[in-house]
Amino acid sequence: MKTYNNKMIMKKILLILFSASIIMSCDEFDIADQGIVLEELPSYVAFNANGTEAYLDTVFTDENGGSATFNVEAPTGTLSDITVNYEFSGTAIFGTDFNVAGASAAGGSLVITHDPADFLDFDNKDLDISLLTDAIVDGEKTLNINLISASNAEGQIAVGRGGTDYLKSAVLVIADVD
Ligand SMILES: [Ca+2]
Ligand SMILES: [Ca+2]
Repeated sequence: MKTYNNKMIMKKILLILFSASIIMSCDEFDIADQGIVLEELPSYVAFNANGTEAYLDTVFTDENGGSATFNVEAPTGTLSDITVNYEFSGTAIFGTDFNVAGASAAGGSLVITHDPADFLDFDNKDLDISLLTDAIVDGEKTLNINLISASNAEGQIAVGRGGTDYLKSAVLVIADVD
């Protein structure tokens, strides 16, 4: 009797596993065919920080540091590419102390590319800063990078975590090596 019961249980388990394998093997269903229209959640862009931190830690490097990278993210995702505008301020001089490809002394922009195939990962983009050596005693320099505005095909996007002032700014301290 006990053996019989075990067989019944095993059959049920096999049936459940079989059903699950059918469901999992189904092609990804097309939400457009179901009449579902995608609408964007209120989105924002901000510097990517660990966990719930409201401010990015100041990054310390020196003129021989090679490069520094800050990541800008759109944590709630986006339906299209986001252009993010940023400004430079501080004592570090563009073209003398640092360089950013495609930017100018005032600042520049980066594009967070929307990847429709990648629903699970957050859309984000690295901002790479090249550090320049100058062979002169010029002291420590500070570079502030401030996110100013952002937009995608759907319209303007808030800047700062959750549209607040948090995580709008990054600070890079560049020590003199001469
Ligand atoms: Ca310098
Ligand atoms: Ca120097």
